[in-house]
Amino acid sequence: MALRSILIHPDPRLKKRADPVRAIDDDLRRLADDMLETMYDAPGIGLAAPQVGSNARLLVMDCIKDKDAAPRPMVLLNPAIEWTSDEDSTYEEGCLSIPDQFADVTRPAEVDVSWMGLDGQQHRERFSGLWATCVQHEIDHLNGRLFIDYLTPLKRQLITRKMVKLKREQARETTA
Ligand code: K1U
Ligand code: ZN
Repeated sequence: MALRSILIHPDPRLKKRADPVRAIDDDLRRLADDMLETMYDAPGIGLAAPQVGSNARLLVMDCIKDKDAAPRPMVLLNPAIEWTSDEDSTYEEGCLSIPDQFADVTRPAEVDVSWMGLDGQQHRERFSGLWATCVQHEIDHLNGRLFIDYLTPLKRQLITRKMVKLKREQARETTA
């Protein structure tokens, strides 16, 4: 397993719709393993393949926050939202591709998601609470959408400017 670099917004690779996974091979299994390691290391509760520069419709997540509870690493291939609740929920979201920026986003409180596992089997599950927020945030990544796209153009622009500055500073540090 290896850590992968996480792309920082703005990056055209974060705005592209990811392509369906057609075959489960060693490269895909390695990508999923590396993404889980990268997510836990960040630390984060989710990560989508475009964030590490892959255009596969693959996401990983583990929303167990309690250190004493058993982890639940999940790998979802070709996830699809099959049902959304009428009830909404608002959560202050963050994003590993938009470090240190947080904003309230309102989404359906519960969702039914279907996906293929790394074993090739189809799954379907109802998610609620943080799991529902996270899986929707990650599926958005697979569709080229970021949480800042839910904000006003002014707020989005402010955050984007901060990220451009951050990337400029990071580039300066690596060449110094
Ligand atoms: O997709 C990502 O960028 C990961 C992101 C997922 C997410 C966060 C909040 C709401 C919805 C989706 C993160 O994991 S940001 C980091 C974070 O939320 C966190 C980090 C450590 C402990 C708990 C949460
Ligand atoms: Zn994100």
